[in-house]
Amino acid sequence: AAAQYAPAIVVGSGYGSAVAALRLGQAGVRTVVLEMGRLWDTPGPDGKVFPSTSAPDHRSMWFRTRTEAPLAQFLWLDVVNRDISPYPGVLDRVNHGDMSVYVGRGVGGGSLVNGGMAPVPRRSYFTEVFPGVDADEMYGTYYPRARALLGVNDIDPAWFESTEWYRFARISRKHAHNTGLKTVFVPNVYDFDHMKREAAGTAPRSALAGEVIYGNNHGKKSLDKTYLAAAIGTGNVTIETMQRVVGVRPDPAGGYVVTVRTSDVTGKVTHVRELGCRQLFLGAGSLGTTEILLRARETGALPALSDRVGRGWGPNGNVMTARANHLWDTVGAHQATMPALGIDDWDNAANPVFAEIAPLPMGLEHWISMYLAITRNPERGHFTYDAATDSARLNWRRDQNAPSVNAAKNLFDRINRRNFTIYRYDLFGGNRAFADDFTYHPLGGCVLGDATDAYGRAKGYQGLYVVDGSLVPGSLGVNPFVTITALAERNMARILADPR
Ligand code: FAE
Repeated sequence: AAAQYAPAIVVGSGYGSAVAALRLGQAGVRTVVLEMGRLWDTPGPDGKVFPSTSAPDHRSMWFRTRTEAPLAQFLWLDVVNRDISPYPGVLDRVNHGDMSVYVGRGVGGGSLVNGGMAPVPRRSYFTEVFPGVDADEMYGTYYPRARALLGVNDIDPAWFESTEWYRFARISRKHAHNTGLKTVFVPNVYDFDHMKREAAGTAPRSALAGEVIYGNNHGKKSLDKTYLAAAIGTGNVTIETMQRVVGVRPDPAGGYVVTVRTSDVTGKVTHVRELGCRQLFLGAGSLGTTEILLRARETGALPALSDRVGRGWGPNGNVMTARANHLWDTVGAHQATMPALGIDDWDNAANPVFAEIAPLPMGLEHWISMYLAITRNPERGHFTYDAATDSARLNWRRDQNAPSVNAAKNLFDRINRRNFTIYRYDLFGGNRAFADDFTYHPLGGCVLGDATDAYGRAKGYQGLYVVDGSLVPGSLGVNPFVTITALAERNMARILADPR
């Protein structure tokens, strides 16, 4: 047994973890949340919690000497990235050869750095992805519950039509409509009323000041302000930061013992300890949770884990691309960072694409239309445990992106042809029109009903649960956090009723 004990331990503090922590706390279970990143609540010398996007400093990225923003270049110049000093910054880019994965680090996980887009997948596609999940229950109970607690809200259409801050989206919409394509508003967890006040000059600017991937200083309902605040409010939940869980073993007396490394802001490990629990909830994200379980299985700590742990990974078919507009189609020097509109061609059976119209806020007119395309890609990657580095390596080959790039190309070729426009090749490095070497949406690794039972209970063990994006089998068709949250709500309801 370990010296320290908590009835429940939750690893990580992203969406899945936040739901687990709240529901455990409400059920009266004393719970410790262990998060490897820091708590983002203290202003730095500039008076702000998060750094600005145009001049990122040490707070921007997780232990880097230079930022690694998704846009490598502009006009082929390396103007986007900056030298920084190593620090537990809020955004990490985990490089796995042909595929890099962006993740958030800190209390709130991905909610600290993401675009806040909160769509719900097509019910028909959800049913395909999760044949074993009762869709009536999800769409009737758990999606509405997740949306309410996350603070999902819709943009005021009249304001959208009139404000300079969404001119970029209206231009892209015009070109999509010219092509006969449908567009839809995308709900968000950024408070659109706050954004309106930013535009009116009555609230401090965040989405209208270029802030997003290195954190929003205002306006965004990240998890620390929603689920995690409510979890703390139950009086049963504590969150410990700069705590990285590296090992799990069964406690012979029942439950689990986790090995936890405490680090300081220089990255130095200052303390290693063991912490025991009766129930262990893994919410370290697709990469984090899969690594913890794969390591435990391969080192023999939890040998009975399913051989499906590490399988079924995908990047949600993410591809970014950009188009150059005609001189008369200005996108505006002023662009809100929260996307609000998407091109919805998911019902195109031959070539389904949901393409978000993404901003590129550079403070000057650049005539660029940016997109994050979510495509349907049947390819899956898998993780292998590398004993030499004691880490999980993602196996994903570049050619596995081909279905995604082809789908995006098919859509944007049509848009370009109809509007007499062309791609931009100077933004992603390597003279490419399509950025397919990174994802914002890592999904899978411990797939629901495969590596776990139908509710996220790890196969082979009692009291060991997966609650995060690793449950989603590689593809969802829309941005994932509402689904991750809703699934966690569903699974936690069952687990608390039947912990088995
Ligand atoms: P996640 O939120 O990644 O949380 C995992 C947490 O665990 C993190 O805080 C880690 O630091 C922590 N952790 C990892 N390993 C350990 C360990 N060993 N010990 C202790 N702690 C650990 O997991 N999704 C949308 O739906 N809409 C968007 O607009 C959107 N935009 C995005 C933009 C960016 C730049 C990024 C990076 C992501 C975006 N996403 C978006 C994806 C979304 O944030 C992601 O799917 C969720 O955050 C995943 O939730 P999880 O609970 O799986």
